[in-house]
Amino acid sequence: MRIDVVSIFPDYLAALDLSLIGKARQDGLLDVRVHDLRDHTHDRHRTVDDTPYGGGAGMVMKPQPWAEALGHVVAQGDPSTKPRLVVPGPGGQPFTQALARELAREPWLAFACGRYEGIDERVYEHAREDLGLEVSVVSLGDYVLNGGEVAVLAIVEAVGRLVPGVIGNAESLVEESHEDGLLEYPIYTKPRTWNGRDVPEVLLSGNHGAIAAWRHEQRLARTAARRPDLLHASHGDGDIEITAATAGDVPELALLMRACWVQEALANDTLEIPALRESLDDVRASLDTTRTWVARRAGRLVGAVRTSRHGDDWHIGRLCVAPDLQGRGLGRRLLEHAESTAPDGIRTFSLHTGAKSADNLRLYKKAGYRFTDAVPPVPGAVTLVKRRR
Ligand code: JD8
Repeated sequence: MRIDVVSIFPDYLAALDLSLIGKARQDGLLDVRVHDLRDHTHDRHRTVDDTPYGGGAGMVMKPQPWAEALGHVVAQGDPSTKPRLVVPGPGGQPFTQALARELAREPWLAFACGRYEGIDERVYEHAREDLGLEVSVVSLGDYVLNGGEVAVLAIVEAVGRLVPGVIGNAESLVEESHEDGLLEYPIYTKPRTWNGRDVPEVLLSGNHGAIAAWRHEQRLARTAARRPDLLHASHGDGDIEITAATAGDVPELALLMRACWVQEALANDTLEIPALRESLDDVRASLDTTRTWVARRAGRLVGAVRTSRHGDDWHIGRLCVAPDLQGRGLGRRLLEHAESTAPDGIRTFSLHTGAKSADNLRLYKKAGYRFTDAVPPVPGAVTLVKRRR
């Protein structure tokens, strides 16, 4: 990824020479270039600001130096590629992990660091209309800084660490706060007793299923205590509601299942998947023999899960999330809902998935499920179980 930053305080960005981002630059994973806006002025005082039209306090950044600086940056790339321009501002769209993931998919980002009262509004129009750039105004948070540099430092770090190869063990990205809508679990290292305080026993047990389950509960408890808004967070326009499925849901449900299991068929390179072969009538009939829940957002069916009892085992299946909403925690929510509806007497939860369904396996392992050597329903599938706590 290439990153260009324009600022009147280029030394402010020296922190990007350090640590993970600095190493990623040395390794050629990130190509970060910092430009001094004053290099694009032509008067003796290298002027970049002037008084605001309409009066008022402070100064405004002049358009011409910005036009030349951005033109200079864009001209450095080959004509077919243009950077996505990110301009920090207190009135911008909130910077989130979801936006960080989005920006991390871009090959080229440019950042414009404003100062004073901000940048002349015509620079944004010029960048969009004349330079043809996608321009995003982004805010770090609901407080006031003196300029954009601090925001750019935070955004470049949050985005840069998501670029493949920048973080050595990509696995560690998975369980982070805000990655799946939950805060992190508490962490400990040696000594096992410090200052009269012990490390929680479960972490010394070697029982990975119990450790995963304990960590999951800690994440839920912390999120509920510190960020209850995250637990109820809507993932876009409108809350997602989980309700018991009815016959009226069947057409949409069958459609969603087909879409999701085509994904599974591609991931596992097989069409021998029962869920993929369920017809409309099969789905309708399943409502009579199992308990199915559907998730709707703004009226659209975006997820579902099916549960059935087998002795003291609560089998969870047909867990699916609309492709455009995957990776945002809805699958975890549906799984928790399915577990929470288990009747008395249930001692274990079980489920099947494809041996090559990496995202599903990651979700289930994180929720405390473990592989069993039970014979899977079809070749290429695996069975996972979790003891009910
Ligand atoms: C860019 C100039 C200062 C802002 C008059 C103070 C981001 N979360 C955030 N808070 N503040 C900024 C931010 C502040 C900036 C600039 C970003 C450029 N200022 C101005 C308006 C009020 N002064 C930010 N991201």
